[in-house]
Amino acid sequence: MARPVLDPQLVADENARRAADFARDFGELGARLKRRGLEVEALTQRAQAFTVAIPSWGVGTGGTRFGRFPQSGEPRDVYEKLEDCAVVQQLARCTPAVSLHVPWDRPDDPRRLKGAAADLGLSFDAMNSNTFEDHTPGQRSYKFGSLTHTDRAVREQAVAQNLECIEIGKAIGSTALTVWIGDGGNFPGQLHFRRALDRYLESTRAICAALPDGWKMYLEHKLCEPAFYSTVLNDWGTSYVCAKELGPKCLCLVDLGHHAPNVNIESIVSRLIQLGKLGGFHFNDSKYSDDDLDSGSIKPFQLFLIFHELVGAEREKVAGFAPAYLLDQSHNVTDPLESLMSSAGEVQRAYVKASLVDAARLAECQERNDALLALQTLKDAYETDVSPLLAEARRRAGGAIDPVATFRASRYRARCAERRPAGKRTSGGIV
Ligand code: PSV
Ligand code: MN
Repeated sequence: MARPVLDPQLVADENARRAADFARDFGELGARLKRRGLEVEALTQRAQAFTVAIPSWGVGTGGTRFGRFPQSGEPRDVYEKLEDCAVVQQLARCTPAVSLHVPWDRPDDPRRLKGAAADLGLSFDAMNSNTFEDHTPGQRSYKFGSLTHTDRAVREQAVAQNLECIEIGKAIGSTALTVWIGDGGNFPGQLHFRRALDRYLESTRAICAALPDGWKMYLEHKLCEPAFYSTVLNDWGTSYVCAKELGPKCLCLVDLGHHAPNVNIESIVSRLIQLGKLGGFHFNDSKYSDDDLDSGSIKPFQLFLIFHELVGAEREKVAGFAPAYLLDQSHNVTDPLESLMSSAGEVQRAYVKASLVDAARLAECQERNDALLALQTLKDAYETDVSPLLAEARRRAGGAIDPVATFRASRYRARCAERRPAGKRTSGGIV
């Protein structure tokens, strides 16, 4: 039984205040769906079964290279991060797992950490290795790369850091490692493209060889940043070629912010599904670049179209299809816990809406080349407001009908500010 961080009575009281309006809205949605041949009960159960993991680095206030504006009551170590994640899960009820970033979250005692998470009803998602910063005085610098550095000793150090992530992951019950590197060049000529990719393969091969049975390794590509001229793993095609080369344990991870503007991400997703190499997602939203904004805040239709591909693969039982879902956002101006709760809800919303698509009608439209009706078929699903259904999924699991309002009513942040005095910030986030 998970130890609740917030008083369950408060959640029950807040839900009771909304019960009458909510019951009416849920009933009306059920009737509307029924007229379209859809069962609200089955869809609510689908929503309940959906989960997206929380990044440990998402519970602290993020920032940009121009600064960071921390708020009071921020978590100071990995245990307080877990406590915050448990609040998100208690209210949103679709975020039971946490993804750690090492060394930001390097635990002193992994078994104790696992126990602390279990006490809060949480488990651990993929491990993330950070070889894009220098952490330890005296270590070899990653200024000019890590897994692809020209100096073998730096590459070996970066490989060893990934192996440490695997060891920690084994101790806390994780079964995946996500590898994102900041390696690349800021100037034309700085990097020998082919040699750098060869070195990437050599290093990732060594990491892959250390993966225990049942583990996966996710390769995360990114167009640019912090290298602003070229990156070594720049796009999904390169990622696919590497994942294929490295073997069945190795898959591609799609971070929605890691592509050129206007790239059709849903078609990339469909390609990776078809090629059997879609490993998972880092969800966030963006207007211009890797903005790391809240999921669904800028391009909710794109998120829906991505889930249309995912739900289609699920429906068609594509072999080996089991993508991992994680939020990866930087909360610079909002309370991170509010952003995480609402973002998880937006991802879940896209999943449920994609489940409403009349797949048979869409297939017919495609066969007849009826472009207009095909779009309308998607829009019928996209424009259905499933909010009451999502709220019901949360309520049934003991969560909040309105997570953000309930969070505010709990005064959790103010109470954290009292017992977590601002001091030295112990571990990083996206800054
Ligand atoms: C890089 O932009 C990234 O998306 C990677 O997933 C990192 O692990 C994460 O953000 C945090 O910096
Ligand atoms: Mn990411």
